[in-house]
Amino acid sequence: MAAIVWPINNTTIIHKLLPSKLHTISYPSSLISYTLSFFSHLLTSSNMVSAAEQINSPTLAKANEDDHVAAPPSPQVAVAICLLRDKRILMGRRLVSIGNSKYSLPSGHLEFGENFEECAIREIKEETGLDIGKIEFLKVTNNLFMDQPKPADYVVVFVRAVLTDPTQTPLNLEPEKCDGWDWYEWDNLPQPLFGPIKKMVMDGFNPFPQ
Ligand code: IPR
Repeated sequence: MAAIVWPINNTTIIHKLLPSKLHTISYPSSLISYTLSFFSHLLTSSNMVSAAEQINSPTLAKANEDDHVAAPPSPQVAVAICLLRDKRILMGRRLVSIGNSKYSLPSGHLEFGENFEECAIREIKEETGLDIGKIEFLKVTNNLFMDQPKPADYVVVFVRAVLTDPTQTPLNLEPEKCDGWDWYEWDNLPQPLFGPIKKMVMDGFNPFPQ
């Protein structure tokens, strides 16, 4: 028996050329392709081993394991603040797992519904007790931390700001996360620098108004 397969829209028309007459049947295309792929899968991937053998197969078990590898963590958003005073910028040495012992800007995770400015004001207040104003967007970078126990991907939004009252002094309000804050000149920054700010420096970026 010969057959002509004729896909039209979502329907596959099969004309079976029977010896006596032309026999026409319509099937949904999805059913046809599912059936074809089912049989092709049986023939190619299992090499015709029985279902019972497949269940005990270490290869199949490994393939199933690979199919269920945990999805990578989602990127997170952080705001980093270039707090400028005269010709200097505020930095502190990190004491947390990502960037431990490296010098970094005050920064923190963007919270749900927060805009970048609100996040900058909140994070600076939480970490240093300082009040800031004149917050301006500078740049956004994507930062991968692959050498961590858990790899992380941070989109960091850099802003600059100034003190609302220039006589304020920074307090170390999260001593478990930072070993203290100080002001540094841009062309004499403390070392080693934390990745995101290091990348900015190496790209020749300057947060001070030109
Ligand atoms: P928190 O929100 O804990 O203050 O964050 P952070 O200071 O560890 O900064 C997170 C962003 C970094 C990893 C780019």
